[in-house]
Amino acid sequence: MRIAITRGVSPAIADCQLTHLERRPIDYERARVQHSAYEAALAALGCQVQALPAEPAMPDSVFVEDLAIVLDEVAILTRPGAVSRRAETASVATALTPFRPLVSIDAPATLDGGDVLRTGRMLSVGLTTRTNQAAVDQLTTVLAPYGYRVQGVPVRGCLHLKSAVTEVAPGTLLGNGQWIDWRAFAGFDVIEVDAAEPYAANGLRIGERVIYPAGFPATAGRLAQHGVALLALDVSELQKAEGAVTCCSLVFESPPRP
Ligand code: CIR
Repeated sequence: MRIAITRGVSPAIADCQLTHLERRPIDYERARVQHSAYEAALAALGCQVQALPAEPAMPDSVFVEDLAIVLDEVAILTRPGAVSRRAETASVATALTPFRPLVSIDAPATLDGGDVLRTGRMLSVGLTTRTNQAAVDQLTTVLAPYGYRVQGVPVRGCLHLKSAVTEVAPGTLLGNGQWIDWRAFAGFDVIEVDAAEPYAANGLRIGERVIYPAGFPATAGRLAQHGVALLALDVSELQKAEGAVTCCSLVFESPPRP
């Protein structure tokens, strides 16, 4: 069974953290409708959605991806780079407890899940305003016994590594080469986002389909040419909070893959 943990949009989302975007009004009701459609898409793609209740005092808490890295063997609880987001971890830990042994990232490390791209047994970890080298070092130590390798990847110009690159098919990455150096991903097939759509690199692959934001027609066309099947969603209100599609869920198998 495939589980997707989500959390309702906080009524305080207008007070979200912003790093690279100007603050614009966020329509809370519209954000909720878009988020419900996102949960429905996860369910349509075979996920059992476990929705945590919204947290009125935690503006960014809809972005559950940042709180944990769920691998087959273990789940890592992060220590978010934004101090305002640290209280989000506790309820995600409770939600994950039935599924995986939990390990925590500790100070001085800071880590946002949006900075972690897993490709097979490799974890690429964005070095950003949210995630530091100490997190790379701790992940390396914790995950070596399970056979994972960890590499730090410098990121410039965007919030998280997965704002800049995601895997849209086995061995195929979609990314923005202005924000990362492709040499960190030697051996992958690369689809570059259209230059007019810098934010178009974040897609959420669930089985054979990729949940993908509407509004990036040129890059969507490139993906179609490569045979990537998209499920397009309007997530415009969540994008104003500097979120996209990977960040609103934690998706994993239960029981874990053997
Ligand atoms: C933040 O700045 O933390 C939120 N406003 C956006 C987090 C988006 N998370 C993600 O892409 N993984």
